[in-house]
Amino acid sequence: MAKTLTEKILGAHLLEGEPRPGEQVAIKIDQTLTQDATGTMAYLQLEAMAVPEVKTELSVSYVDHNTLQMGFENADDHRYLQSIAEKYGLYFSRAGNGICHQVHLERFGVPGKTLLGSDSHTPTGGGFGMISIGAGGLDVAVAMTGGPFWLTYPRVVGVKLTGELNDWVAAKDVILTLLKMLTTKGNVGTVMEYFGPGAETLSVPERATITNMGAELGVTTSVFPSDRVAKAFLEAQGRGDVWQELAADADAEYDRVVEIDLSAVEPMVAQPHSPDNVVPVREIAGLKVDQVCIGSCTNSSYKDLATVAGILDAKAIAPNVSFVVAPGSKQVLRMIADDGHLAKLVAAGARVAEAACGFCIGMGHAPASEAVSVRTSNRNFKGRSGTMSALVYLTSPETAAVAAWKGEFLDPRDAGIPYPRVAVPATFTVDDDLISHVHDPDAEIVRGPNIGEPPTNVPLPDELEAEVTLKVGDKITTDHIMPAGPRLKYRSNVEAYSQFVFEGVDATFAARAKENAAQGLHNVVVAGESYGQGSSREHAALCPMYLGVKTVLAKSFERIHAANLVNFGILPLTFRDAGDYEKLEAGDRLKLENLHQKLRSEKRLTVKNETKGYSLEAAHNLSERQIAIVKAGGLLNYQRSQS
Ligand code: MIC
Ligand code: SF4
Repeated sequence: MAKTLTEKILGAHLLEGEPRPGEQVAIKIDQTLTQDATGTMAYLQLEAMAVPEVKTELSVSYVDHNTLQMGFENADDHRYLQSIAEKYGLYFSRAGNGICHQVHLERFGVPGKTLLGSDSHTPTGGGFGMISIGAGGLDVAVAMTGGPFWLTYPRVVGVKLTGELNDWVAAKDVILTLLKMLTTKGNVGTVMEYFGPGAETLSVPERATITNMGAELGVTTSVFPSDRVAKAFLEAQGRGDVWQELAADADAEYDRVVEIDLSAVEPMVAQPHSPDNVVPVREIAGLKVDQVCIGSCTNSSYKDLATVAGILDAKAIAPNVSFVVAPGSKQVLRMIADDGHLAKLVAAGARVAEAACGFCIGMGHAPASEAVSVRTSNRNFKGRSGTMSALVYLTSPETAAVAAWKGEFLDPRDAGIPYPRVAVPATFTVDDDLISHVHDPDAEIVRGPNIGEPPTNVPLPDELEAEVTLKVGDKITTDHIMPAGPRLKYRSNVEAYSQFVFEGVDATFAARAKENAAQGLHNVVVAGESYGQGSSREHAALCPMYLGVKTVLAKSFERIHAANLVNFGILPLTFRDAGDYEKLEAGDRLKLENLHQKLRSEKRLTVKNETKGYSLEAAHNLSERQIAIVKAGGLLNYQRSQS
C-alpha cells in the first residue's frame, strides 16, 4: 500500500500498538535533545532512573535559554548539565553555541531518524525529513534510557505546495498563512506533511522555519521530504554522508490535502496576542513600531540574517526604533562576521545579542510599556516578551527589517528597494569547538544550591474532595501557567518556581492551592479550549502537582501538556457538555468518587458539585497505561512499580 513519508518513518520505528490514527503507539527514539530550561529537570529525572549511560544513537544537551546569568542560578545549571553530559555520555553544546533547534539542524539531525526533544519547537528537524517531536522532559529522559515514546498515532494532512515565492515573501509568510487558515486550535493528533513542486523551491532553513512554527498549529510534528535540496544542505555542512532520499509514495493518501500556491502568498503578520491572529502586512501599514527583534529558532539562519543585512545596507534604522539581532548559532554569527554582513547590521544600528533564545523567551530586551514590538519569533502570547502591556507582532525577517528602517509597518514590496536575494551557502563554516563529547562514568555531578530534588507524588486517591481553585478561559498557554522570563532561573528548583504558578492570571493561586493541600483538600483547575498550548515545559504540570492540583477539567487540551499532566499524576478531564463549563465557579467544592474503578471501566466520570448541589459528566480518553500512570501518581512512580 502506498505510504506517506510520516507512515514510512513511524512504521520503521514502531515498537507497539496499531498504526491507526487515534491509537496509542510506542516508537523507538534515535536521537534526543534537551535545552537548559527543561534539561535540568529531565536529567534529575534521568538520575532517578539509575541507568549508567544513555542508550540512544545520539543525545545532545544544549544551553541556550537561560544565558543572561543575573545571579548564580543559571551558571550553576550550566555546570550541572555539563557534568551530567560527561557522566552519561551526552554531547554538550555550551552557552554561545546557539539555539538547540538551529544547531541540531546544522550539526546533528539525520533524515529518516526520530528525534525527541524537551522543547516544543523540536519539529524544526522536519526540515529535512526527520520525525522530530517535542515532549516533556520526563518523556525525553525515558527515551534516553532506551525506553519507547508513546504517542497518539497521527492522521497525516498533506500540504501541497505549488509555485514559487516572490521577492520579499518568505517561508515565514507561508506558515503564517497556514496559521490563518487552520488556527492554533483543533489540530491535535495531526502531522503536516509537505510535498509538491513548490516544496522543491524552498531551501532547508526555509523549510525549517515552516516546520518549526508548525508547533503553533498544535500538531504533533511537520515534515518535508529529504531530497536533493536536503542533500545539498547536508553536504554544505560537511555531513553529506548522513543523507538519504526520502519521500511519500506518489499515490500516498492523506487524511486531507491543503494546497498553497507559493506565488500567491503575501507578506503576513500575526497580531497580538496569538500566532494565528494573522492579516496581510498591508492592512496595518503605517502602524508605528518601537522595537524590532530578529532571531529565535524560527528565523535566525544565515540566510535570514544576511537578508536583513542586505536590506539595511547603508541605511540607518529609524530614530524611534530599538533594533536587536540575535543569531541562531555560532556558525551563523561567524559566517556573517567573516563576510561583512555583521558590519552592515552594526552600522545600521543593530544591538547584537548572543546566539541564544534571548528576547524570544523574555530573557532581556523587554519592550517599553505599550510598545509595538515586531519580532521574527513564533509566539506573541501576552506578557511573554517580559512586558505585560507590550503589543508583539510576528513577521518575516524581510518585513521586520523594513519596519526597523522605516519606523513603521510597511509591506516590504512597497519599500522601493531591490530585493537582496541570498542563496544558501555552498559551504558552511564548521566550528564545533563549543560542543564537547567526553564520557566518564565516574564524573562527579556538580550541584549548586539552586538544584532541588524533583518532588515526589502520592498515588491518586480513590475519592477526591476538591475545590475549584481557579477558573480560566480558552487558549491558556503554558506561559500563563508557568511564566518564563525572569522566573526561568527557578526551573531547577520546583519549590521556588511553584510560587509563580498562574502568576499573571491570579497571583493568589499558589498560596491558596498550597493552603488547601495543607488541609487535605485537593485543587481543580477549570479551563476552556486548548488548555496548555505552547511550550513543552513540564513545570506547567510539575509545579501545579507540587501545589496539590489533582485534576484539570477543560473543554480541550493540547497534546504535549496533556501528556505532561499524566506524567505527573494529574487527571486531565474534559466536559461532556461544554455548557457545564459555564455553571462551574471558582470556590465550588467538588467530589469524585470510586475513581480507580471508574477510570478503568468507563470513559466518563460523575463530578458532584457539592456547593451547588448538582452533578456533571466529565470524560477522559486515557489509555490503560495512562490510567495506571495517573493512579500511581505519575510516570516515575509507575516505572518504579514496574521494575
Ligand atoms: C518556548 O519557546 O516557550 C520554550 C521556552 O522554548 C519552551 C520550553 C521551555 O519552556 O523551556 C518550549 O517551546 O517548549
Ligand atoms: Fe528558544 Fe524561542 Fe525557540 Fe523556544 S521558541 S526554543 S525560547 S528561540
